[in-house]
Amino acid sequence: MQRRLDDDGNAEWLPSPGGLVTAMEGVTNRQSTAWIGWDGTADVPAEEPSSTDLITVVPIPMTSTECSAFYHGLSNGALWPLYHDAIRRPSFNDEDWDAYRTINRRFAETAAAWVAPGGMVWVHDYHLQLMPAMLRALRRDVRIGFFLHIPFPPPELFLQLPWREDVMKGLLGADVIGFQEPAAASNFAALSRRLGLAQGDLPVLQYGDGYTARRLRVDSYPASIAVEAFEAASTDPEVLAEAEELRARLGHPKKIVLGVDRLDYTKGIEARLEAFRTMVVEQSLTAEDVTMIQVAVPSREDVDLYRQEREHVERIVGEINGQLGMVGAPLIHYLYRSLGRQELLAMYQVADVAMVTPFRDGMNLVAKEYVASRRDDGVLVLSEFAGAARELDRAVLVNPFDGRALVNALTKALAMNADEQRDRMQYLRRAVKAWTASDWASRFLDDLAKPCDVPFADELTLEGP
Ligand code: ADQ
Repeated sequence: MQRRLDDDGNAEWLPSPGGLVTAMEGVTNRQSTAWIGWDGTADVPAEEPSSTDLITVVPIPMTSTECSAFYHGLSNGALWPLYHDAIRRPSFNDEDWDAYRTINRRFAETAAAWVAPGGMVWVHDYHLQLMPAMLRALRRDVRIGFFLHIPFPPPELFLQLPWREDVMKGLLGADVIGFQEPAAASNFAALSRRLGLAQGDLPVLQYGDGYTARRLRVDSYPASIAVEAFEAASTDPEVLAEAEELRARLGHPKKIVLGVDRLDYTKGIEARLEAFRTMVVEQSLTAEDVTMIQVAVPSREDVDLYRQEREHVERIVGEINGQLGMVGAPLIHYLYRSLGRQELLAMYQVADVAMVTPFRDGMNLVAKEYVASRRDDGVLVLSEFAGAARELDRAVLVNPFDGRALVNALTKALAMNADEQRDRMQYLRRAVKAWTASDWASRFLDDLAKPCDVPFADELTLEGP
């Protein structure tokens, strides 16, 4: 959520812009909705809820000590790296865990106070994995859904977590648990069985025995984007004018390569820059031939690993421009800031190649946004380890851990002829249009609305349940 002051200087709270908010619009105008969230600031006095036309926004306060332990510590120092294949070593700390429990309880109590009798609560992401069971203990009448935006790791990794049973029991408090990919749902089911917590086969598990036994749905619901909004950009005169201006400012290079990411060590920015450097050297290219724009959105700047990542990325950018650029013509244009929507759309328009090469990513919406913004050309180079690779399987798929493969993929993308670009892009656009953000939200909420004791549609046979 973000805090804004109105004309009279009073604070009002609004959900931060993004795919989730767009996806939820179709839901929030169907029924009265409360959005319970934290805006990322600490030590701010508790604010009153505020209402917009669609929703009531309920801010959750946090002290700086809680923020540091709950958000930087447990959520981003332990769970984030662990769930991303432990590509950085997770750090486990009991005090952080205590804060994680405290904040999850705060969210659960607030939700319990706001949800209507028999209503639904949709809990989002790895910060709030204990909340489903906590909320269930307070409000047995409500339906609880949980969606994880990031990968769910295989059992061998998850079992490293000192509080593994607590987290699993927290999640199993939900009626529907959604993941980005089928593999994540399988990992979760395998863990539930291995820890003796639940039985059954996907998509329905049974949790508990006898009287307390309960059935829950565990399934995949790939996150998506508001496709129409990105499609419209390719014919929007203002976006096209901004794209033209951008191309001119870059000096009209023959090819433009784009990377857009939160600055995060999971996104593979350094490896991508190295591949770009190698490709330029091998082919003796100049900034007139090819230019790269790398946008890095500031993220989790209070966490050491993120500060280090920023230093590494900026050092490589400096080295490449220092070695290979010319005065007035750097090879890499690097921005460390958030972009306005129109600026981002203009970048998607000028990019001949978009490189989306995370080491691990739950989905990656940038890949879908690029495709939705294009018409008949442009090449997407996409990591095999991004959830989006399942749907976008005619991108140039690449293993980002293999430096040579990255160079080859970039070289192939830059050399791809117009026919192949068109064939691939048309296929990718069909894939993105087939599953939008509102499909994602509707399917999840439709499943959540189904009563517990009725078999799910895919369990029914001709003979009945
Ligand atoms: P993120 O890791 O944040 O999300 P991603 O899916 O790429 O990653 O979404 C980033 C969003 O931020 C995109 O909508 C993009 O347009 C926007 N963005 C990126 N750079 C920007 C910039 N410089 N300025 C403004 N906006 C920018 C987590 C998971 C992902 C999963 C999403 C959604 O890690 O795997 O896809 O949630 O479920």
